[in-house]
Amino acid sequence: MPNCTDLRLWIEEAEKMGEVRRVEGADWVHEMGALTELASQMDPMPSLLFDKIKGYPEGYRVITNTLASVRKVALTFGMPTDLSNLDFVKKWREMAGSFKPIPPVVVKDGPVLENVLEGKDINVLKFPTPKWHEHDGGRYIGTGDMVITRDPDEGWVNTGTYRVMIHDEQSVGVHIALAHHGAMHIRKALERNESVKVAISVGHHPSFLTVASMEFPYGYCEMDFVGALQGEPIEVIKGPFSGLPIPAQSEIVLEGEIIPGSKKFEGPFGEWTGYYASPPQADPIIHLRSILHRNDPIILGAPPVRPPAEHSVYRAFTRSARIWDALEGAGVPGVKGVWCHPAGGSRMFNIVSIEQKFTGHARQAGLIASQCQAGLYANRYTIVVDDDIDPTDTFQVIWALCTRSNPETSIQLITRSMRTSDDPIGPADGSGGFSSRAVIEACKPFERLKDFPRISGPSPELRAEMYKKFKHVFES
Ligand SMILES: Cc1cc2nc3c(=O)[nH]c(=O)nc-3n(C[C@H](O)[C@H](O)[C@H](O)COP(=O)(O)O)c2cc1C
Ligand SMILES: [Mn+2]
Repeated sequence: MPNCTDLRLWIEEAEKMGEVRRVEGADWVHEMGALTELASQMDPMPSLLFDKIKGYPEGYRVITNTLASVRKVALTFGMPTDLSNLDFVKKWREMAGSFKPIPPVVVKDGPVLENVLEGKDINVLKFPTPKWHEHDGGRYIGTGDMVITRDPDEGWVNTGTYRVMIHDEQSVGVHIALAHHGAMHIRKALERNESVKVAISVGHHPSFLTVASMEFPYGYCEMDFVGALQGEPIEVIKGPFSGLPIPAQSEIVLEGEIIPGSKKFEGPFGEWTGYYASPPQADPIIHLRSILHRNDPIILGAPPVRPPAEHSVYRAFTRSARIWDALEGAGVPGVKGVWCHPAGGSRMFNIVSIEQKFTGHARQAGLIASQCQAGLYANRYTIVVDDDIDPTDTFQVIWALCTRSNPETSIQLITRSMRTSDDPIGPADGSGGFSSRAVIEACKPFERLKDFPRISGPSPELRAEMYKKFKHVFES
């Protein structure tokens, strides 16, 4: 079983695989962000481990791009490293589908308690937090983070990845979309004029980032999924201020409270779409009441840079699997593959391949994929293709779009759909409203399945024979 809790063990393994590059002497002002973005444009994307950061002690580190390649995602969860993208989605579905959540166990001590800062000693600027993009409104310490909150009525604990900006030594701001669970917890308490306790882990094993940024149902504790992944409960300590469960091996944890009525402008921030999409907004201030950190702590950085990006690599797998689950859960038969294309941040451009079984089947699959929980947020296009098309192969998908869709009849517009404030095409003031989206049937029309033109090119038998008989032609 993999260890899914200690970032340091993960780094050791990833270094052995040649997946990590060390960077010394970079400036937290723009350089670390720029290097991370440039590394994201390499194939495969390396992880960058920053040390000796300008103005900070040696050992105070930041790691980025931890989930930026199939091999690193496989390492994180103890999965095979040699699978195709579609097989990886299938494998993840199989694994995740068989899991029974394992709740954490509470322990008295752990590395995260090596340093406990309280009162006047609280200073979040002690860590080498990058200013990631040149036009960001501040330094974002929370990017690959998990924001831990408790439902004030029901008692369950949520962990979500939400961006966290430093205001000053003792306060930070958090920006959470209204529909996200952390926002619901906070809203419930503030509406009753009660303050809310929050714990934010900003450095941890990448498995926590994966689960904290996955759309689990309301009421599900994401940490239980990490327990399931490693086959045994994760260890948590009880936060000295918040009382919230905090992974004992976290690198850095900020504990604080949100007081009713206390807000401050947060943003702008270069976002996952590749734009500084929303203007600064008044968001809750988290007043820090304690900081816990390991000796020589490591921030887990996951800046949402323009795709190609880490966030769109690993989330292509997890989100494709979740949409596939939703389609089958809704009773859609014959689904052969789902792929959330990384260019759309693994949200905006999603492809479903089906074996068509009845009239309207393609439209059913497309509409459900574009509206189910995992596919709803920020989707723009959902393309439905036949099962002879590999949805992870962009060239094949575009070929199907060109040859099997008829714009007049194949495009279904959905108006008044959910809109997100980070949608670059929305109102300039980042205000609410609706979005439109399209489902495109790029499959053979159902009524023409029998007489649709035959595909040209060598048959599978002839193809196999040619590769065998004239092997030297294909050798590089
Ligand atoms: C790197 C990264 C940054 C994210 N930043 C935010 C954010 O600032 N605000 C937000 O609401 N969601 C953000 N998300 C998306 C949420 O983490 C995701 O939708 C998750 O499912 C939310 O958890 P919840 O369902 O428990 O609310 C981010 C995701 C990633 C991968
Ligand atoms: Mn949740």
